[in-house]
Amino acid sequence: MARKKIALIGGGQIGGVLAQLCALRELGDVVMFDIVEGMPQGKMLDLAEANRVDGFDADLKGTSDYKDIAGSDVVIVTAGLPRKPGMSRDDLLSTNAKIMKQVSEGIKQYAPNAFVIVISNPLDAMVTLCQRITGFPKERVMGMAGVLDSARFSCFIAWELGVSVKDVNAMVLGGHGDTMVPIKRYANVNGIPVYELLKKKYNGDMRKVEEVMTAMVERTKGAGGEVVKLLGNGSAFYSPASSAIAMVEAILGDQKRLLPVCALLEGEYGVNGFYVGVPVVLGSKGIESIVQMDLDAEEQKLFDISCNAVKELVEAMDKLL
Ligand code: TXD
Repeated sequence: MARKKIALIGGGQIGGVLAQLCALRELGDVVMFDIVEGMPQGKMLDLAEANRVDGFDADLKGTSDYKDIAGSDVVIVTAGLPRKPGMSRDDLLSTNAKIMKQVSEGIKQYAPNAFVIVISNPLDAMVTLCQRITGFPKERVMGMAGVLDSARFSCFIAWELGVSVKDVNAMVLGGHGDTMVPIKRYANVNGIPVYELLKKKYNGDMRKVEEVMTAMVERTKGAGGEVVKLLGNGSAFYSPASSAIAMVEAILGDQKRLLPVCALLEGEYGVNGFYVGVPVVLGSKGIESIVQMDLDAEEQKLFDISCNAVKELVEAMDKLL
């Protein structure tokens, strides 16, 4: 059986890690596209030369010609500028929207049957634009944010409780911005609610429990900015790349993973015509179903606020285009 083909549109910080993860996990052949002359070719040649050591079977190619992405099964888009310290994800809107238009046209022309995973920020608007321009069915165009935000929330929970992050389940829904909604109520460690473990840790002091949970929620919302501030130049790239690869493996491996994914809602959660982070089942057909969780009043309120932030962002983008 022929190997799958994965195209990376954008070969920068995240793109480079994506390429290495695809190779090490032997997910398929990799084509890295970028507009910087020579850079994708150099990165793919360098990665290929790791093969004797790492022993992966994959053809790796760097290019600045969209023709080379032809026949891709999955396209991962990181093309665009990352944030600088002090910038919000939304500050990238106008620049990255122009880039996303160009990228989407290239994907539409040369990879018409591909699953598309958009990473570029502002994520919720960028994936919206990509789906509009490619015209691909909604189950094949998705945004990566929730897997990353949920991974961050899980880390903070694991570090607070002194348990392995591998045993933590936590989900973050809504837009990929300051209004994202970590779902505290469902967070658990191998089925044990986090709230219960926090109550034990703090001897039933519910004020302290709420204070700690709130701190973890706020750190999750600000986690991207925390890395941007420390790096000083660029934004997170290891965890975003790993998060996108989990989505690629769910699709290529028909894994039926239930993951938070930025998906086009058409009535679900009371949202119609917008991309928002919700739980979905990811498999060989892409977004195979959208899971309707019962949100309590507080969660619904926060989710609605986040959806409105996405709507405003998309409206701002529409004014620019
Ligand atoms: O969770 C998430 N979705 C976010 C996404 C997590 C972290 C980073 N997030 C965003 O991903 C970030 O704000 C950026 O918008 C993208 C990519 O971040 P990265 O750190 O990889 O940025 P780089 O290193 O600047 O790489 C972007 C590449 C760079 O090599 C440019 O030359 C290229 O994009 N680029 C283009 N490629 C193709 N076509 C065009 N027009 C183009 N313009 C720039």
